[in-house]
Amino acid sequence: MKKRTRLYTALETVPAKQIQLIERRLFLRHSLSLGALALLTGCNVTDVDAVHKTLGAMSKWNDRVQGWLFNPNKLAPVYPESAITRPFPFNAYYDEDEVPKVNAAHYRLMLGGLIRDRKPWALPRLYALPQVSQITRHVCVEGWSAIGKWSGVPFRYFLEHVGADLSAKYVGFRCLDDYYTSIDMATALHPQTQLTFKYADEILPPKYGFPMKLRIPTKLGFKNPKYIAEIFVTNMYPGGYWEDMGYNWYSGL
Ligand SMILES: Nc1nc2c(c(=O)[nH]1)N[C@H]1C(S)=C(S)[C@@H](COP(=O)(O)O)O[C@H]1N2
Ligand SMILES: [Mo]
Repeated sequence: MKKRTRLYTALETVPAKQIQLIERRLFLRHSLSLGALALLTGCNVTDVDAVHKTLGAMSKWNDRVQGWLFNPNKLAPVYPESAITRPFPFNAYYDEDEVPKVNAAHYRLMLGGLIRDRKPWALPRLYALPQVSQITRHVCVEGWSAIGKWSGVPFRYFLEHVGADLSAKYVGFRCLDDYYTSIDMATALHPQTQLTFKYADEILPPKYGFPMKLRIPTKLGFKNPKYIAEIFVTNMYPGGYWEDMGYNWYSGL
């Protein structure tokens, strides 16, 4: 399997360009340009290690600011059926012919960490939960976006149902491929964050994450785990597949 070790982004150029882009984003989104620049003046931009350390620190700071600015009631835009992108793109860190093939009868969703009822869930029990649909835009950091229709249970409902500690900091996801990611609790509880079982009114096909994905229209695509094997609640930073390679952890839209 040819695993990818990086997402291809606009930040893949020279460090100076990265700084410019990140600075621009901070400026546009959060008006933090002076603070960000001040952080950078401490290091020589030809010293790659120092630049990376500084960018890492900026990214952590950026996570915190995005968290503070996140409005838990602000909804992502929704679209009519006519706006749906066909065909909807597939993406993963491997090719489409290598997607996990999951046996529905044997599948169990595992729960861990700060959750009262950690009994594993078989699919029929998950499918019996109350479901809603959304038509929203998925934005990938690689420079494409697409509108799709996803159905499933509001994630907040699920977390309350299993007695998750909603005052914990993080919800982490382990997937059936080697993927993993994690999100902040405020985003987990957002009304449009959905534990998704269907794409376009049909059970999720393998390429879109069967048996289950988390749909988060307020975050970049790589924060939307497919093929979820385990959900855990924790106060210890769980990181993620791309996040641990330096992609901004919060990655809000
Ligand atoms: N388990 C798993 N989830 C994943 C990925 C992955 O490689 N493995 N890729 C992420 C990325 S980068 C994107 S853009 C979306 C793509 O979802 P789609 O195939 O439904 O378009 O899945 C995200 N979730
Ligand atoms: Mo992505």
